[in-house]
Amino acid sequence: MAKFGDLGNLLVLCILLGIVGSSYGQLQLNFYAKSCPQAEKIIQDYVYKQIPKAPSLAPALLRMHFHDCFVRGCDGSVLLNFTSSTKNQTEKVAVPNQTLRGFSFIDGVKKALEAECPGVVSCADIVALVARDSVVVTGGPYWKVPTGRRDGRISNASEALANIPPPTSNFSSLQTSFASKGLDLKDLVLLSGAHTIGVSHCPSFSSRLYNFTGVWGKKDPSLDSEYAAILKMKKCKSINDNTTIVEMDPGSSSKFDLSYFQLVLKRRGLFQSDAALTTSATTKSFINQLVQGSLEQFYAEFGVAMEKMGKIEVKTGSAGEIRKHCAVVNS
Ligand code: HEM
Ligand SMILES: *[C@@H]1O[C@H](CO)[C@@H](O)[C@H](O)[C@H]1NC(C)=O
Ligand SMILES: *[C@@H]1O[C@H](CO)[C@@H](O)[C@H](O)[C@H]1NC(C)=O
Ligand SMILES: *[C@@H]1O[C@H](CO)[C@@H](O)[C@H](O)[C@H]1NC(C)=O
Ligand SMILES: *[C@@H]1O[C@H](CO)[C@@H](O)[C@H](O)[C@H]1NC(C)=O
Ligand SMILES: *[C@@H]1O[C@H](CO)[C@@H](O)[C@H](O)[C@H]1NC(C)=O
Ligand SMILES: *[C@@H]1O[C@H](CO)[C@@H](O)[C@H](O)[C@H]1NC(C)=O
Ligand SMILES: CC(=O)N[C@H]1CO[C@H](CO)[C@@H](O)[C@@H]1O
Repeated sequence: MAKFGDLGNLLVLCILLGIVGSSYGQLQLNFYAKSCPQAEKIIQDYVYKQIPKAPSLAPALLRMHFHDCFVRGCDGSVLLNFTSSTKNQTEKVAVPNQTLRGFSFIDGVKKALEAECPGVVSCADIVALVARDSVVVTGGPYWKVPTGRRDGRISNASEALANIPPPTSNFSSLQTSFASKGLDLKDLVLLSGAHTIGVSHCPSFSSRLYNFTGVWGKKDPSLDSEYAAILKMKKCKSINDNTTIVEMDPGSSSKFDLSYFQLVLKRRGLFQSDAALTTSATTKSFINQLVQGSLEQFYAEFGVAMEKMGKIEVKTGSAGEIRKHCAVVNS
């Protein structure tokens, strides 16, 4: 009898868990299989056609996904130009977003999707899928992107400023920032590995060259001196340079490889936040493991971390909306 009782309890528990699970709603692979079967193919075709013509957009679109997820969850709020509460003071306007690129690319994808199945595919899912496909088409890792995200109706510049970690972050602020999004130290290291592709502008790191801790003429001692000298001579020739772009992983900034981690160990990570990863024994040991491992291992682990990032505070079920235009909320 006790056996049946246990089974009964188990059954009740399963049903309860099922109800709880479905009322919160969950992302699922190929969420649009019935509502828009061609959705993922349309996105992939667009990316595979356009990115090879403008490969520098791939890192930009990967970074856009990160910025979207860290502010109000992965809900497309990074794309909004205007909302009735914040007017034009949306996330885009915030300092960390001033160097985001690829908004019209997203608009192009949305247009193609709206032509096939209007009002079905969310901008938040578009950002997540475009980030993955852009990385894949440039020869980088693949990861699974469960879908079903819905779009948010709020986008607030001061929230972006508060939630996107600045490049001057030390280890403990990075740890706190990532933990607040449900990401651990391993995720922090792996996701920072995205800096293996793409570029930065001088203001993101020039205080390390010219004005460290606000002392004019002081250089960040945690940055390799030779590298600092090269950056000053060839790249950011003055602290006011806000236009020159600098590869974060020089010479291999279009290859999704392990060299970012090798540079960080040589004290040649571009940002203080990159250097900070070597100031904790835990994260430093993750980096050592990565550089000693294979590219395949990095790709697999990076993919797991991306899938996790893509689930931060997502809106599902009947929350939010499916925007008609990614830059504005539905009226
Ligand atoms: C750990 C905290 C992080 C900090 C402090 C940080 C900071 C930055 C900064 C300052 C830039 C350069 C912006 C500019 O001056 O143009 C940048 C670029 C970039 N970041 Fe991060 N980032 C972080 C994490 C991430 C994550 C988690 C991802 C994605 C998974 C990511 C992907 C990228 C990419 C791909 C670029 C190059 C963008 C381009 O070429 O346009 N970053 N990041
Ligand atoms: C949104 O702003 C971008 C510039 O950030 C602009 O190119 C685009 O046309 C705007 N879209 C709408 C619908 O206002
Ligand atoms: C934007 O966010 C900040 C910080 O959370 C808050 O003080 C402010 O009221 C918000 N603005 C609007 C218009 O909601
Ligand atoms: C934001 O909107 C106000 C009016 O609502 C306008 O005066 C201002 O120029 C706009 N700023 C930007 C950056 O578009
Ligand atoms: C890290 O940075 C935060 C924010 O700037 C600061 O409050 C904290 O004291 C710093 N921690 C260390 C160990 O330097
Ligand atoms: C150096 O940093 C300090 C403190 O952040 C700042 O007040 C000062 O304006 C900076 N100097 C220059 C030349 O940017
Ligand atoms: C970049 O520098 C130029 C010239 O020094 C200045 O006019 C412009 O306002 C700066 N832009 C930003 C975003 O600081
Ligand atoms: C992409 C984008 O919207 N960038 C904006 C970031 O903020 C600056 C300053 O407010 C705007 O001029 C940019 O258009």
